[in-house]
Amino acid sequence: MAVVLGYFVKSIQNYIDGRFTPGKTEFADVNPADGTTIAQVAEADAQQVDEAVYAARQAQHGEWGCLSVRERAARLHRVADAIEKRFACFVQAEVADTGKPVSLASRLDVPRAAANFRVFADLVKMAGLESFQTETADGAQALNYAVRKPLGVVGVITPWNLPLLLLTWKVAPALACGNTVVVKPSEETPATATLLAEAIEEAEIPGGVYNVVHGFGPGSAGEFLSQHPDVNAITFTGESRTGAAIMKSVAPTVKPISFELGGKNAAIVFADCNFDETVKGLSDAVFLNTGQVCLCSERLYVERKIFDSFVDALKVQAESLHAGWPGDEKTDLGPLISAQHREKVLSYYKLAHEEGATVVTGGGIPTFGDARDRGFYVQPTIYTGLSESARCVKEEIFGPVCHIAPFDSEEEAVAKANDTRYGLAASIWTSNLKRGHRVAQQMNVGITWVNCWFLRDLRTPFGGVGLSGIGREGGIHSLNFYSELNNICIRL
Ligand code: NAD
Ligand code: 6OD
Repeated sequence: MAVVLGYFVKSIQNYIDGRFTPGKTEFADVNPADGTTIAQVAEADAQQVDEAVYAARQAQHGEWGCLSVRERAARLHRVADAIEKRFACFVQAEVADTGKPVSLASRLDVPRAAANFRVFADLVKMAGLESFQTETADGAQALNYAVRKPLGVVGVITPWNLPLLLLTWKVAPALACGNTVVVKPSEETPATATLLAEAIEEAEIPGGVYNVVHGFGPGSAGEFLSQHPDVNAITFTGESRTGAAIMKSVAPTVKPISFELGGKNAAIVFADCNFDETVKGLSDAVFLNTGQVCLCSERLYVERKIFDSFVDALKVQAESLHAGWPGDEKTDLGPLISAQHREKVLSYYKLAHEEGATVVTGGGIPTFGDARDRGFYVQPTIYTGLSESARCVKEEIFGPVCHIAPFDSEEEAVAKANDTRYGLAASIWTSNLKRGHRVAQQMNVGITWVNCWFLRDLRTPFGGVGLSGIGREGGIHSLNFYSELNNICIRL
């Protein structure tokens, strides 16, 4: 329980070659609910990132790289068991770092971390590969078949919004394919990646297979990792701009990248939808995790016939959300992640005003009269009346906020929803399933939900188009990204 204890004695260390390792410098891990420092975090310098990559390389060449797929899968199931055994610690660490409601961490983040390990453990055992019987020019036969090999050392760089969920979404398939990893969690949320090291140890995964380096992006651990010549691939989740910077730093060493980036996701609501379910579904899609989910809907297009009643109903929903202490079971809305992120979200609240928005609800900061006033809360906010070219309609805000606009025809709704440089997710709300299919297929995104949102099956492709990413992960797509396929051709 070293890290759990470490966490509560206010020190979070790097984890390199199976050992918790301090850094030469430290930075503060801040509780977003009240602005207090909850831990000091060891920052990895370039030499420590080097050591982590070296350890990962050695481990990949050692026992881990030689294990049968069945044995690897069994150990990944044991990681899931170890996460479940520490369920309360993971929830507590995630809540303290992110400020998200304990109810959300308990029903989404931590269960998904265990599920990520279980699903990819099972998938890798079942994944088949292609083979072809080929006729040669001289009438003989040849057999082509592919074998799956690990890439080697994978660099995993992740954000703060769903820290453990998104990290394990990449670590699990990478390990399932026989790779080793060096992870660089967000500087805002270092705890659960570090705690995961204990689960990895308990699962008897050898030292060096899972390494954690803490720090920032440019000039720090993130950049040291992404430009490291001995890292074989980079998988990244975060802002589109950061993705562009990482692309530059990996370019000289030409390695595979998988990017899950930002979004400015649209929802289209037709008048024939199930009204109450749609309002409830879109309340989640706008406000879950205080709007800090890349899949959140920031643009809602509602058929004019029900526009006014829909806006009124979503307003009632927004105003019923309970902003509270993250540890309180009744809390629906926690704070934003940091003072800096709150500045960004508030700058869009101000901009919306300047761009001529009508404020349906929110637009400011709540007051509590206690320590939460030093935290990073904002009000859930709904705007109407902006033009489609307004920056608030074009740019990702990543807060509990949406703009709602009316539409008169299906074509208009589709055109407006697709008028973005992002392309991560969309949702369509209608009781006409024929229309649901038709509209869904026109969405220029990686994932479209019909009459639901963020309903996940981990076997399905996940990713975005345009500024929202490169590549697909999930199911076989993850296995293919985290492995090299070697085709073998045998003349028979
Ligand atoms: P971010 O891009 O600021 O940071 C993500 C990670 O990258 C952090 O670990 C950070 O330290 C690191 N980093 C920053 N600059 C770097 C550099 N130059 N080189 C290497 N590493 C660097 O993102 P964030 O603010 O943590 O997360 C919010 C963003 O993530 C939003 O845009 C959101 O839409 C996006 N996101 C996307 C998905 C998805 O699946 N598409 C999921 C979650 C979040
Ligand atoms: O559910 C997932 O697998 C996933 N990658 C979700 C991303 C959420 C973005 O914040």
